[in-house]
Amino acid sequence: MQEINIAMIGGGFMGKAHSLAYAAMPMFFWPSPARPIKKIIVDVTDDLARTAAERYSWDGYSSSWRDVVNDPGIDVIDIATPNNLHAEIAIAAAEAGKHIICEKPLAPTASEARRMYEAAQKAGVVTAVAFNYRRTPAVALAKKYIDEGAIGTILNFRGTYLQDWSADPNSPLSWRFQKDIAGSGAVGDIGSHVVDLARYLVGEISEVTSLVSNFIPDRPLQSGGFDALGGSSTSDGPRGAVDVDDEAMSLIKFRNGAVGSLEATRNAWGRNNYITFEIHGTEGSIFFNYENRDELQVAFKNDRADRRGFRTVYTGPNTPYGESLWPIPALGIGYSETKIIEAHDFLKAVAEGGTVEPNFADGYQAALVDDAILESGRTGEWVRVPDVTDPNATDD
Ligand code: NAI
Ligand code: SOE
Repeated sequence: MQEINIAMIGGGFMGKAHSLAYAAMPMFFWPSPARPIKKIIVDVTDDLARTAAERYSWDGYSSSWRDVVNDPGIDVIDIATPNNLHAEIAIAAAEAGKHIICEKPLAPTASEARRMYEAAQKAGVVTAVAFNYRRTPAVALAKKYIDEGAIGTILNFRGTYLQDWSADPNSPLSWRFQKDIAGSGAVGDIGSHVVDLARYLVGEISEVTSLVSNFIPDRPLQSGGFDALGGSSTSDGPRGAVDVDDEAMSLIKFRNGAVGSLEATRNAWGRNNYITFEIHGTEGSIFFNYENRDELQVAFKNDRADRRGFRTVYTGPNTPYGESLWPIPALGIGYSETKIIEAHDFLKAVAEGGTVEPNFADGYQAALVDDAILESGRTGEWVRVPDVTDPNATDD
């Protein structure tokens, strides 16, 4: 079986998720398109990198991503660092001829995403952006129903991503609240996932109008160690400014005539990973809630009038990706499975010299939507979303 040598940059939350995915991928997908070899993991210090290598079973470690990107023994660079490093690493990796999987959002701004997209295109390497929620089997099932015409022409998409890990004003100042690292707040961090789902299920977004708000202007500084998501600080210690958005609410228009809405916040008490979409078509409707991710709720116009209403379909062996997962419906799909499927689809494209979606073009297009949401938040106007093929899509 072909072996693919991987180097991963960043051994935090996503470092763990991607390491698990590479280890488990051939156990789920068999025969496997390739055997991923976890060669080198990189973090900022040798100590951090060594610990990550030991914990996540990597052959080696390094504290220099530049050395690793230029290592001729490496085929794939996996970028799992905070957002501000994505572009520099990806462009260097593309120039070194490496295939690249990069965490979302592709970059803090659309203009950086564009440079990544162009560098990868020029190098002809396989790219993927890690919008893994598309890989939830129930989401892929929704896509199948839509492609088969089961709900007819789509009229309306309502998408949300609501969390509460930062609702406490005393939860620490993660890098996710700092514009120079994250780029934006809820918009890029979680709104980008909903943008990806909207594009995947309905089509390209043409225009947006948005309310973008910040409610918590500063948070306690972290005292070092791993970046904390949530929790509450008990100290009266120093606080740092939050210079990104806490929440965005948008109305959206799609190029195909459908309309919709999009919401993202990490301050919604009681909502943990509440990624939902409800899609209405001329022949029926679909509802999905990631917190019940084995289920797809469907209703069809042609159901008998006295039985009409939403019913639940559980994903399992007969729904997308099912033959590689578990043998009975509703045994339970987790976050890890979405990452395992993502690793499979990307490595299959690398092994076969093909392409995969979402790729850097998708990541760039999603970043153009995110930038439009933020611009509309500033101006209060409807903002047109350019296409990745538009040479004037970004200012530079
Ligand atoms: P994290 O803060 O837990 O981990 C980032 C790691 O990168 C840390 O170990 C840090 O020390 C390391 N790092 C920082 N600078 C580095 C450098 N110069 N060289 C090597 N390593 C460096 O962050 P997390 O949550 O893993 O996020 C990473 C990326 O993944 C972000 O872009 C984030 O938006 C994305 N993400 C995506 C998720 C998804 O569901 N697809 C979930 C969580 C994060
Ligand atoms: C925090 O909001 C976060 O870790 C995001 O960064 C991820 O993209 C999301 O999948 C889970 O929540």
